Amino acid sequence: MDPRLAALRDRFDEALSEASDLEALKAVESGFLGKRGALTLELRGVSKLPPEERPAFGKAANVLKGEMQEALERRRRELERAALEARLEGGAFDPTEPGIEVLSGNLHPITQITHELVDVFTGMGFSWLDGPEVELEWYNFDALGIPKDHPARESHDTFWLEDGNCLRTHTSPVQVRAMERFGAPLAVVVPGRCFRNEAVDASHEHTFYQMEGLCVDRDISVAHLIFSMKTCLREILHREVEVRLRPGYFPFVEPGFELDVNCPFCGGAGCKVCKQSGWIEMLPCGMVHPRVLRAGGIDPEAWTGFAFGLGLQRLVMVRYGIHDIRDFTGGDLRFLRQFPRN
Ligand code: FA5
Repeated sequence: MDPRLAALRDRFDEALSEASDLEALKAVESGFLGKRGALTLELRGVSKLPPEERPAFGKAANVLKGEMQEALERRRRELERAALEARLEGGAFDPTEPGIEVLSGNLHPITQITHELVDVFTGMGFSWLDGPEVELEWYNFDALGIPKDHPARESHDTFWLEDGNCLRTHTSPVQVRAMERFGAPLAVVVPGRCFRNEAVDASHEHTFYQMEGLCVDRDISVAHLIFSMKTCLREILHREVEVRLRPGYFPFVEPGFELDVNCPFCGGAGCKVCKQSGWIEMLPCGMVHPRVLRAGGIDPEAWTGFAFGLGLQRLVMVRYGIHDIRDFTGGDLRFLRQFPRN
């Protein structure tokens, strides 16, 4: 090795062995490898050497640089470990001290049930779809067979916007949007916020959550609807369920149903919650009306489908025996902390 480099290495080794803390180590590093460090200057001077000496000197200097970097790194780790051990021995760490309290929240029960429902339905081959909360009158009403003068509009107290659009009153408008976008066959669930300008009471909110379900395929029948609903409710309510269908009227399904589930509180024997009937009204549903399929560009002669509109607050209320829908948005932490799962 070039005598100048050998001398430099000796000086480096000595300085390194004397560096007893991280600060001293930093000084050694910059003294040899920094901008104006001893080895840096040697490397810069290579161009001034006679041409025949340059390659060997440059190579040796670079090898030395690598060795120095490695040695510095090794020493840094030693010093860090020693510093940590000294701190531990000095009693700075007391393992008997209580830990720092971790601040953790939990997902809102509506978000939790949404995730659970989407899990159940994606397991059955449905896709999760979103739709706009500000909706065109066409999708919210007309395409679903609810023109302006139709009495069904009256049950949807609508927030109209100045531009003629509205805040969607249900998630059903996404039915036609989904048909237009994907065509048949399709199976989607659409959880989301809905708005109705109605008086708030223990079971009605102006802002609430629904999950639309839509399945269009060849030869879809009421049996597919019942199977999907039973699977969904069994998974969500964590028990075997009985369901029954009563006739229900919605212009966008034919036939339309109100689906009831046997009361989770008395199992069907009759109690205060189910008003002694043994059944709890769960969700409206039905077979997609041919004119809705047509509005979505799907041939009703070739395809059939079922749809449902599940009120999410209602489902959580039935699951946990909650009596007042206003608790969901009341911001009372005592209520929210009862749903610790995420
Ligand atoms: C509808 O909104 C239909 N779009 C449902 C549907 C979809 C029928 C597909 C057939 C086929 P309805 O207005 O009944 O239907 O509302 C459905 C559910 O949303 C209700 O059962 C209820 O759980 C919930 N819901 C409706 N209005 C409110 C409200 N103001 N506050 C809280 N939940 C509500």
